[in-house]
Amino acid sequence: MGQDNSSNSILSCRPGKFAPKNRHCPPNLTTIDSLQYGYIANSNRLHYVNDRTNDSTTKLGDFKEYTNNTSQDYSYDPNGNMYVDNNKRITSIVYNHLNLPDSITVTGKGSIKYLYDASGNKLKKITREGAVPTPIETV
Ligand SMILES: [Ca+2]
Ligand SMILES: [Ca+2]
Repeated sequence: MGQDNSSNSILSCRPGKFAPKNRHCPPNLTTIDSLQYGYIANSNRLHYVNDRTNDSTTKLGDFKEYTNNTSQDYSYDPNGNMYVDNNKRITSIVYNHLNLPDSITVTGKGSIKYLYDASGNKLKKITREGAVPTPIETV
């Protein structure tokens, strides 16, 4: 598995405006995302996303990396399903026989379990947050 030599970049500014690609923010705005995308060679699968203006403590809802670099962030199973996302601290996504997510584990947050009917319609989402013993069930 190699890394494509080409990468795409997206730059976004706050508050509420987006700067054109490869342009700097106006003086009254701050760059919150300067994203560089790397792809697995000869595929459309993401290998990494790097935020060149990363703030790992941001609460703005912008993109952030816990480890700011261009190393591999995403892993895929043989069916092409992503099962690791290091930028979101997703350590595991398990898929069922319909290739639908069965369970998701997020470091420091908890886990999500999905239940489906035989046709793959989602019946229930069960969320377990951190040390909270009682799961939260939603439809
Ligand atoms: Ca950011
Ligand atoms: Ca990254």
